[in-house]
Amino acid sequence: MGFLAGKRFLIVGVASDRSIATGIAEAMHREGAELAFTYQNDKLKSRVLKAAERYGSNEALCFPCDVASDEQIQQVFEGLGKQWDGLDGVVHAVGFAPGNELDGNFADVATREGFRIAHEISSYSFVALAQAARPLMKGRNGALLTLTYHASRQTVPNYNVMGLAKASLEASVRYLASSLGPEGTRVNGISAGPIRTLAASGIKKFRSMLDYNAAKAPLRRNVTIEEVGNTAAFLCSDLASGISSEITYVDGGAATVSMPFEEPGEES
Ligand code: NAD
Ligand code: 0WE
Repeated sequence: MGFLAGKRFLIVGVASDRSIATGIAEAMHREGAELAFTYQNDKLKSRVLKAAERYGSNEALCFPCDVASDEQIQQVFEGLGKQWDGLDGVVHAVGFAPGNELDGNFADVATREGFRIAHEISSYSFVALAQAARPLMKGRNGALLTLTYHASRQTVPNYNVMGLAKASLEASVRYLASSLGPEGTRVNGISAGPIRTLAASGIKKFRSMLDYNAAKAPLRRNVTIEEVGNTAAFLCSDLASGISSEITYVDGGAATVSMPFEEPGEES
């Protein structure tokens, strides 16, 4: 029997088969969890329905949810409450800033509107989902999980306002953990190394970032959505019952290295 048998999770952030959220759904399903999903808009609906079907979930467990909308967030949990009598956790794998914020020198390209959008979609949405999930999670020793990136703590060219939003998101992990811990809910984050997903497509020089990161990492390679998925399944399970308010790095160790031991392209 899988280590998530009998547990029910909502997965927010599936956009393609390469999404980190898809790797997480795969691992959670393998470990016996029942899953529900949201999709950002109608354009993504059919892809999410297809993924849901693969993981044994029908259309009744798939909900539209643009996280900018309080109404849609509320409707997700209203709908979920009709299908399930409780919820063991929510996976938040959502991040967005307007494209023009992610190309160029931070002080040249940052705008008030870009800052607002990045923080609302990438950070506040985790708090909003936690609040909306709270009634269904009461008394179940549930888990909330989000996805972050090390550019919250050390600068990365062009990541810009997303770095600020990830710093805010990581602080929200700690405040939500303190707030919800007394009712048994654990709150954690995974800081993933760079992975080629839709959110990474269109980012200039992403290939060289992947190469640099692989060369820098103690494991001398990049990580996969399967590896992030396995860590996520663990953190949302009772195996992690003592872990809350933590950011777990799944990056092959890259964030701990100051000076690369190898240049990209060099063999070890
Ligand atoms: P992805 O493009 O597959 O997923 C991003 C998701 O965010 C999509 O499902 C998209 O629909 C959703 N989203 C964006 N705006 C939304 C909105 N307004 N309402 C609802 N959903 C919205 O990319 P991914 O890389 O799997 O990203 C998932 C998470 O992982 C993000 O938080 C990202 O910052 C984080 N992350 C990614 C990497 C990487 O290199 N790919 C590394 C570390 C952390
Ligand atoms: O969190 C992310 C991606 C975040 C992201 C990506 C986009 C592209 C399309 C947020 N908003 C948008 N908006 C768009 O219009 N990552 C960790 C992947 C990523 O993105 C980068 C990176 C890395 C790594 C952007 C610049 C530099 C490095």
